[in-house]
Amino acid sequence: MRDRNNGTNISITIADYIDYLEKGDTEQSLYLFDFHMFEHPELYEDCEVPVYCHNLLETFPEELFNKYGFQQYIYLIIGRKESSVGLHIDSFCTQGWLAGIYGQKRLILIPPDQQEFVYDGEVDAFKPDLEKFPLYTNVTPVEFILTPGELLYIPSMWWHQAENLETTIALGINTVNEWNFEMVLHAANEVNPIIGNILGLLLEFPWLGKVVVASRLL
Ligand SMILES: O=C(O)CCC(=O)C(=O)O
Ligand SMILES: [Fe+2]
Repeated sequence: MRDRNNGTNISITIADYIDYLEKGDTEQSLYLFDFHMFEHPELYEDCEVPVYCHNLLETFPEELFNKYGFQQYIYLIIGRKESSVGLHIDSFCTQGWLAGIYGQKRLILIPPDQQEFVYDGEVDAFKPDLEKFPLYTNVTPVEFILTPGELLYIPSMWWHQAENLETTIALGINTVNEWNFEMVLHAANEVNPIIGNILGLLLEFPWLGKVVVASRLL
């Protein structure tokens, strides 16, 4: 759980969080953002990723996940009205899919060619302070209201910011496919040289070679 007031993560039970949502306590600003389905097999089994979210991670060998701590990035997001996430790009150049389950969420998306106007995500895209961030006037944002049953695609490297217009439940998925695979490897390499070293991985997990050849990744 992220505490938006002081930027820390705290751990509470879902039951306590639901109490918090119902109580409408305004002193705390908690946002459930890091509830990874992968760590909860009983829920993960219920997540059927739509075929158009084609995700190479799903085809990777299980030992690779176990040994190097790979995960499927499917996470539950629950927040109450006005909870929000600042302007950011999803990590490792992954692409994001955001499925609305309950409540409405407002999003602003900004393409990567306008990166130089977003001040590394410091600007609030919903209420830009143009005196402090004058270059933001050059941005042509794409706005979207996500409602239950809708699925929003957030392309790799697109800046985005979200705000819950009411209590909201959504499911986020971060994926890798033929298009961003190389970028993801480069990004991973900076954090973990083992994961970025595709040749080393291929030697260690020959099965991965089938995925690479079948997908014409390299
Ligand atoms: O729903 C949110 O608050 C943020 C969603 C997001 O940033 C994502 O799914 O990548
Ligand atoms: Fe995101």
